Amino acid sequence: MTICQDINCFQTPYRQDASPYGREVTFDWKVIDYCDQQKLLPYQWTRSAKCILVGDVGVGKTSLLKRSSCDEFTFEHKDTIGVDFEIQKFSILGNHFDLQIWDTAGQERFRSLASSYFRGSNVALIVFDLTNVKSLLSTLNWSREVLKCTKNPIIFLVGSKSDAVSPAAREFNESEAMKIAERLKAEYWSVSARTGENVIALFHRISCLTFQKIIRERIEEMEAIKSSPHLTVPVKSLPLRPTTSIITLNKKKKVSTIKNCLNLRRFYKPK
Ligand SMILES: Nc1nc2c(ncn2[C@@H]2O[C@H](COP(=O)(O)OP(=O)(O)OP(=O)(O)O)[C@@H](O)[C@H]2O)c(=O)[nH]1
Ligand SMILES: [Mg+2]
Repeated sequence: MTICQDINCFQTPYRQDASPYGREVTFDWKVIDYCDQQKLLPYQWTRSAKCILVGDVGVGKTSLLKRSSCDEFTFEHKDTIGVDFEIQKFSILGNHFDLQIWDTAGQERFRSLASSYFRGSNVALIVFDLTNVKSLLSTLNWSREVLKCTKNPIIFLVGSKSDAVSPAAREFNESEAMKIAERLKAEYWSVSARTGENVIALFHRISCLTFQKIIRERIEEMEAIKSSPHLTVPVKSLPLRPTTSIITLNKKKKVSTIKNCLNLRRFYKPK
């Protein structure tokens, strides 16, 4: 059973000087107000966001996901075949939020298959291994691949296996990584799936930033509609409702929603 995690305080970045979103440390009062109103409704929408995990083979993408979702870790390396899928459930300011996480394979032979899952991502976690400088340099290519398929994603550069480097090496590698993070316009984090260091905080940070962005966009749309009553709601802005397949708009327009993929884990083929 998936556990729902409560978030009521905005998760701060790993380092404020290593983030283009460094100023995002609290929920806006407008977002808090909106969420309070939503809580009173008889039915609550579930907001959702798509997050992809990319990076070289063996950098620890799957381990990071397993640590965050079931608090498990193993030294065994089982290559991810193609892509794996998981949903993490949150209640943010009392509102439902699903983070759909796509764990892609780092192996060369799965590259084109994995990149077909990048489309429409809200968040990209570009992972490298703090003990392997080559994997840090590869993050530039990974970022290029991601940006070919997504528009304005929130990008995180994540250094994994922080437990496996000496403090001096960690300091040096982190400073190099932060320079690359700046080039990628990404927020930098160091984590360890083995010890659990910073893992939960990272996923909370991802959820807070994404949730706030989605709600802000919703508020802006509502304000635009209020100020010009003849405007219709753009279809893409409608939140996903888990069980419905048809939404009726103004009793005339019928819009098919994307089939919810809660049950699909592996090899989910986007249409
Ligand atoms: N010491 C240490 N080892 C780790 C950590 N995270 C992962 N590993 C090890 O690194 C190896 C690869 O981990 P995976 O999570 O399978 O790597 P991956 O990026 O998913 O690999 P692909 O799916 O093949 O692309 C495994 O042997 C893990 O035990 C960590 O935080 N610390
Ligand atoms: Mg993997």
